[in-house]
Amino acid sequence: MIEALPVVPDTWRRAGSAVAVIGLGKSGVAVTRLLAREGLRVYASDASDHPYAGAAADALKGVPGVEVEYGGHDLNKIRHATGVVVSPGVPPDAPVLAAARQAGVEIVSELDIGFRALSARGGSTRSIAITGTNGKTTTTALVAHLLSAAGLRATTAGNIGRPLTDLAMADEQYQWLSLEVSSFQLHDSPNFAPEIGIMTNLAPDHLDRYPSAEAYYADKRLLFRNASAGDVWVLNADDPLVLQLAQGVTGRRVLFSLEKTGDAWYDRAHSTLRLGGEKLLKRDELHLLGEHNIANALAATLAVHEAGVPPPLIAEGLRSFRPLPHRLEPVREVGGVLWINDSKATNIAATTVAVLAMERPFVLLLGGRHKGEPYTSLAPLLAPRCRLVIAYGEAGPLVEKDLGEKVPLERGTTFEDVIERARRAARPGDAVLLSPACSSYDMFKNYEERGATFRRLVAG
Ligand code: UMA
Repeated sequence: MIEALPVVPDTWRRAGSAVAVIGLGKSGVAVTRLLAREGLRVYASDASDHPYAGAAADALKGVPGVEVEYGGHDLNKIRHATGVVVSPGVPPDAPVLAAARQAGVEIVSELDIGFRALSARGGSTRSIAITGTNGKTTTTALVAHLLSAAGLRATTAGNIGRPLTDLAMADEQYQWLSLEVSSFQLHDSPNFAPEIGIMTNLAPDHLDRYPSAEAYYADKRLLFRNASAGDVWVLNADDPLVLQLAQGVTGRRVLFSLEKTGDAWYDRAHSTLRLGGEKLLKRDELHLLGEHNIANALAATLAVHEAGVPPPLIAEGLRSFRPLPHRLEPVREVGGVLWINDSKATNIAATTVAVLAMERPFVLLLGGRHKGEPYTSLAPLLAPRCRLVIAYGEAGPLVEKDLGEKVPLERGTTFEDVIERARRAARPGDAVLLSPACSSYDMFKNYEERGATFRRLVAG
């Protein structure tokens, strides 16, 4: 049960002053609406003059008490704000946040405001929060699917796509929320307190934003910041970093493993997923590619079991779940070539997982905006089955430098050119895998647009 909290601290309601919202993506727009509905004045701004910031500004025009600006932040207004609500995509060292900090203005995340708003409206909604480097989105969707399949009222929110403030504003009642929380969202969230938390795995990521992997892990650890005795932590027993991060945390821990027996585990000898001693289902009844997805299924199993779902209903839900778009999603098989959209893979760890899941020879489309990690660790994994790497985007030269002498590699130019090259290189029985290990921002608005473009070009 969420303890009742006011939506914003009373000090944020100072007459004549506004709350500043930084960023006009989905999070900024949703939290601006929520604060306005609370009767607060809001100054919402975005540094970018990109058309989508303009569209967001248009969407907020006319909302009472809201002033919108894009193409820059008015630092004077931000210094005089009663509080700042920050979108997850704004780095903590952004000058606009430095200005707020210097002026002593409190900064909180959109997630924190969403959590407070849910608590303020009362009711008995409980939360399962999912974090980790990879597998979060699939696990989040699986958790909600398993709960719903068992007849509970459940939905997803957070990093998976719907800002929590949007959900908090809607006239919808849920028993359980399955919340994907990124390290960015955990950063300024002092009140966030889920009843059940899952940590899928940890590997270096977002090194373009964090000074070190340790700094990134420190934000991940904030999942446990308000841990209390009744909480349950679902942890990956095969990942020493996860176990280390959760060491000494208050609450009960349950473990999943692909390698050994655990609270939920993969019985490799019998290709069976098990909950303790109980058989859940056979590997091939789970319609998800790759071993990492067995781990995701085990993590979701433990969380919903803790939420009261009995094992036969969990098994039934696992059987009926289908892959999400952009995550090892088989898009089309044409001329014996299977085209797989894994646009969500924006780091080396995610691409590693995808490569390990390939059961056929494959052409790999690798590139986009570089995020800081070298590509060299992929070379030994690619050598046995990868027919060709097509390196493209801003990261193209770096990918070529790291892999060019170790695996067959070509450079692509436009995304259309990349697809054309893949079409020429793939032979019947192969796969073409878009698993870029980079962010999409050099060519696309986001990874969804990249994946949708892949799908469209593959269909054409
Ligand atoms: N900006 C400023 N000032 C600055 C810096 C940035 O105004 O100094 C602006 C940018 O121009 C941008 C905005 O701030 O317009 C930031 O928006 P955002 O990136 O937070 O966009 P949202 O649409 O609110 O999306 C966010 C999450 N985005 C990120 O974390 C980068 C979405 O996760 C999430 O689905 C959504 O909230 C709803 O909760 C996306 C993501 O890529 C999928 N997440 C990362 C990941 O999964 O690896 C963490």
